[in-house]
Amino acid sequence: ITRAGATSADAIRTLFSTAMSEMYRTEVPAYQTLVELVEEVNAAVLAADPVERHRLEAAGGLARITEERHGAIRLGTANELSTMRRLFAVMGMYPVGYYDLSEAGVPVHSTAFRPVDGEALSRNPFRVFTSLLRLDLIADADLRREAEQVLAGRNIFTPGCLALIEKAETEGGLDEEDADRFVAEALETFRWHSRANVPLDLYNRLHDAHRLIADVVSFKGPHINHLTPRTLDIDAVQRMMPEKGIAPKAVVEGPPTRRCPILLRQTSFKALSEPVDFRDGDGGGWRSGVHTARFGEIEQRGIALTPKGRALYDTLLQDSRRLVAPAADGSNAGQYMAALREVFAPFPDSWDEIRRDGLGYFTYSLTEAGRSNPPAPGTDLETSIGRGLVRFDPVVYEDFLPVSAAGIFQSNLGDDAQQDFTASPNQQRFEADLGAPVLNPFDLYAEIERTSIAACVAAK
Ligand code: OOG
Ligand code: NI
Repeated sequence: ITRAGATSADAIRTLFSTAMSEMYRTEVPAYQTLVELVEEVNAAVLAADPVERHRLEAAGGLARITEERHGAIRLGTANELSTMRRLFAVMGMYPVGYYDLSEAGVPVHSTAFRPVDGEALSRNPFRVFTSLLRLDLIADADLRREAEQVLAGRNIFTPGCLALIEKAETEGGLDEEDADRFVAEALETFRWHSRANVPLDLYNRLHDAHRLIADVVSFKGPHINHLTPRTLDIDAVQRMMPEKGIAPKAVVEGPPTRRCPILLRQTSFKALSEPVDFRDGDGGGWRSGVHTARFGEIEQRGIALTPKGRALYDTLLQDSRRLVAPAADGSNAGQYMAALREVFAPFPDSWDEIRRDGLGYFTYSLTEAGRSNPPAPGTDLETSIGRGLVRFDPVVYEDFLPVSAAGIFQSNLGDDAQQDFTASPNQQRFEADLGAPVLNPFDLYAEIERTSIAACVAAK
């Protein structure tokens, strides 16, 4: 339901991701360095591989290859989460998936706000991994109450932003001028604040309970904590980070390097210690300290797996981590990557096999021959493929991976921050706080596949 004259949600999302990118590069110079490295590596890959260059060009232009594909924030209250849902909806981003990070020692649960239909994804897939702090996992009841009080007293959205969210909801969109204002107002929520919202003493107690609690509770807003451009060779960027003076996390998360990439591989540089001013008692003065939260990440995506493919991935990942658990200091990174490669050998590495075994999602389309000589109605899909009338292409994975996300969290919480919580997923509670159910990613991929098949069969 888009009003005439309205700026499309996709266009607002692009305005937003571009503005976020500019803001973050200025705020975090090491991130700018990472982006330059990614540009360098991507250019080298494309120069060495004209076929890939051609394919990417055909798939929507090379200019945007290095653009940011996601970012992340951490919220403190149900009200913040549900308002954030409405904010992202203005940009055509909806909550997909539920991630329980308690299992990995991080007291949050999360979803990803992202575009859902194929066309919106191809215009701009920008997503925001959004976590909600779980104070219920904090043992110290007094500290929990103090944290709740601080959170209850803050308002992370500007009045202008709230008004424009409402306007977009009631009028079914925003015109160009309002869209620009909306992006500028929304940006305020994601900005860094070098002045903390709490005294140093409270910060320290929150930090001792868990660094993440301090990160969420101590500031005026949920600063964007990283952005993530796309790289065409994640292993090369990982290798080259130290040459550029940035410290990579120990290992690349996700599946090993493969001919046919599956799911998502990601790595980051370690979060930076940044100067912060804390309130000095009640006197109105300030005391200087530091806070470590912000980093830069890169990602490389592959095919979306079916539940069967995903189960195989999860099993192999678990097997490989039982063999070699990656050490935070990177001392066994080589052994870890070798074990990963070896354990993943049984996962088929050709598109034909992945499809035949029902491990991944594909889109189907008529070939040149298929368009000039469409398959007769009722022709079996496999027969049409065999005759060269229909082709298939992998559907890109658009979501996140809990074990990988935990690895990204951990490497940015300091190597000594390992902490245990009892695994306690609570999707119902999350959805109640969100004010809506999260969408099931498998349903979305299956729908994209189904629609493409229907279009092939219906073509005359
Ligand atoms: C989010 C970490 C997870 C990813 O790409 O898996 C994440 C955070 O640190 O807030 O962004
Ligand atoms: Ni990330």
